[in-house]
This record gives sequence, C-alpha cells and structure tokens, in this order.
Amino acid sequence: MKLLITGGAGFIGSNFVHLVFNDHPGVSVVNVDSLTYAGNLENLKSVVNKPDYRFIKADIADRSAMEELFSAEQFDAVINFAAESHVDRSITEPEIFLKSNVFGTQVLLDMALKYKVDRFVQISTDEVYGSLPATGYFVETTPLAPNSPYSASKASADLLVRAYIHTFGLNAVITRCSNNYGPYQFPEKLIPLMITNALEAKQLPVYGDGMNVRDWLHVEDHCKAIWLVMEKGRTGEVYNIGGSNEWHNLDLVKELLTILNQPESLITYVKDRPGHDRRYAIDASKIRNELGWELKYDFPAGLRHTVQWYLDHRTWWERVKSGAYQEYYKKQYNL
Ligand code: NAD
Ligand code: TDX
Repeated sequence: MKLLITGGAGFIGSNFVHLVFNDHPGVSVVNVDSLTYAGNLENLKSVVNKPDYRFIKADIADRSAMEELFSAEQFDAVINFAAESHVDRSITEPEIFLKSNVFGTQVLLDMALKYKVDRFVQISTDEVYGSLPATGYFVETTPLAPNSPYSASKASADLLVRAYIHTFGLNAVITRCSNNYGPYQFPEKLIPLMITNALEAKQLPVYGDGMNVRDWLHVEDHCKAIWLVMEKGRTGEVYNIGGSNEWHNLDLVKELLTILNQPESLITYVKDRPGHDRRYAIDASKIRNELGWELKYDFPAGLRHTVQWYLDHRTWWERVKSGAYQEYYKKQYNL
C-alpha cells in the first residue's frame, strides 16, 4: 500500500508516520509538507533513511506541484493532515488558513479524483461544531457552527469533501477529533507551551478565567483511530474521536505544575482569546461501536509521559521556540 500523507512534518502527521512504520510494515509513505513554522523534519529523523519513505517539500495548494506528484505516483490513499492549525494565528492572519486549509484541500480532492485514488481521509476537528454549554456532547450530526477563522476554514474543507463524495462519488471519510497532546507538539499549543514555559521559569499565560473546557486525547490514540477509519470507515461518513477526558484549562495547568514541581505563582491571567469557545466534548461512541476503536492511554499516564518527552527533548523545543517564534510570542502575549 502506498500512502500520501500531507503535513507529515507537523505534530499529528509525524506521529502518524511513526505509527505506520511501527505498526504496519510493508506500507510505503510519501510525505508532502511545505515546512511552515510548524513543520519540522527533526520529527522524522528516525524514518528518513527507510526505503519506504520519501519526503517532498511542496504546498498542497500548489496545483502544478500536486499534478507533478500525483501523475508520478499511484497512491492507494491520501490522508490530509496539512493545515494551518493554531486558532490564535487565524485571528491575526486568516488568509493563509483559507489558502492552505480550503484551497489546499480542494486541490487534493481534484487530484484524488483525477488520479483515481482509492481512499481520501480528511483530518478535521471538533471545533467545526462550535461551542458547547456546560452539558451535552458533539455527535456526528451536530450542526456545523464554527466560531474562529481556523474552524471556519476546517468546516469549509469538510463541506468540500462532502460535496466531492456526493457529486463525484469520491471515496472519502472525515475524522473530527478533540484536542491532542503528546510528543512533537509545537509549543504554541496549551500543553507544550505550559510545560516549556514552566521549565524556563516563565509566566504561564491563561486566557480569560481559565474555565474553558477541552477534551484531551493522546496523539497516538488519535493516530490509531485515523488508521482504523482509513481501513474500515464507511465512505461518506464522519467519525468523531475524543478522549472522554474534559479539563478546565486552569486545572490542567495546575496539574502540569504539580508534575513539574513548579509553583502556581507562575500562572498569569491574560486577555481572553476573541470568540473563545467555552467547551468542547466529544461523543466517540460511533467509532468505538462501528470500528472497535479503544483508548490506550489513560490521561495521568499520558500527561506524565508527555512531560517526560519535553524534559528529554529540550534541544528540540529550545530550537523551535527560538527565532521567529519569539516575535510571535511577544506580539501574542506581550509578556
Ligand atoms: P501542525 O500545525 O503541528 O502541523 C501542520 C503541518 O502541515 C506542518 O508540518 C505544516 O508545515 C504543514 N502545512 C501547513 N500548510 C501546508 C500546506 N499548504 N502545504 C503543505 N503542508 C502544509 O498541526 P497538527 O496539530 O499536527 O494538526 C494536523 C491536522 O489535524 C490539522 O488538519 C488540524 O486541523 C487537525 N487537528 C488537530 C488537532 C490538535 O489538537 N492539534 C485536533 C484535531 C484536528
Ligand atoms: O496561551 C494559551 N493560553 C490559554 O489559556 C493558549 C495557547 C491556549 N489557552 C487556552 C485556549 C483553549 O481554551 O487553552 C485551550 C487550548 O488552546 P489551544 O492549545 O490553542 O487549542 P484549541 O484552541 O482548543 O485548538 C486545538 O484543538 C483543536 C488545536 O490547536 C486545533 O488545531 C484543533 O483543531
């Protein structure tokens, strides 16, 4: 089997590449990534010399680059991870989110049709459903109600996938997952930002009252779910993926400080994110019941494992946090 993985140098994509080589021998992988600030080939050091692995630096929205790639290779499946993924950046610079997340997806859909790819998997997010009150869960039929430019771009891509299934008969499926954590996550996202700031004895910026709720899932459990959906998911269906693991941001930050043995005085309340969704919570019973997906990580163990990974990979995150990231941080937090 030959897979095209887009965005494979990012957090979830690189974890997925590792999962393929660890658990599915004989599968070959072409990884297309434009290497934005979030793409990092260091994440893939251990696979780079494998005969079944090839990296191509290209933008999924670049139609001629995609034509060249798809006409040269016959892919059995495309898994589209490539995207601008940070909500805060979408508030200050929405345009690139449309280009990569919407137009990029459309180019890939065209290529999948033209070059008769057997399967297309769109990696989407629970954020397309908007925000929940204190109770209730997102199910696959919850109406789309995106609130940020990021989630609007992801919802737009989902609708395009739906249209290509309906109009052209493309064999595609969509996954919508909750917040991921684990190794190789760029330290602009909550968990790695708090871990690495605490390790540098820097302030931990908590938005608003810290009472927003997220449902956290270990990235490896997400990747296993994606594999199952690719292999067995019913064409045209959406599969929600989540950890049944809701945390108020503030409690999670305090938990990280306990693990790291650092004082709560590092917590600093900062201006809230505009349009900040209050609560996300996923009902994942469809993927569990239909495809037999099961969680491997319990959260306390997964979180400790993740903290240990950042302790063991200080050079990785120090390099990532240097350079352009410093400018972004100053502009975003003014800390
Ligand atoms: P990430 O930002 O860590 O990685 C994205 C990767 O895509 C990077 O390597 C980047 O260089 C690449 N990329 C961006 N634009 C590109 C383009 N135009 N062409 C080619 N490559 C491009 O993101 P992530 O957290 O790994 O998220 C991966 C996917 O999963 C995204 O589609 C995101 O919407 C979705 N998702 C993420 C989460 C989460 O918690 N991180 C949860 C649910 C869904
Ligand atoms: O500095 C911060 N302070 C803070 O309080 C940051 C970066 C975040 N937060 C809050 C905002 C959210 O309520 O923490 C929560 C998590 O924030 P992010 O890590 O930015 O994730 P979120 O906005 O929930 O979106 C994530 O989950 C769904 C991913 O970034 C998306 O790509 C994915 O689709």
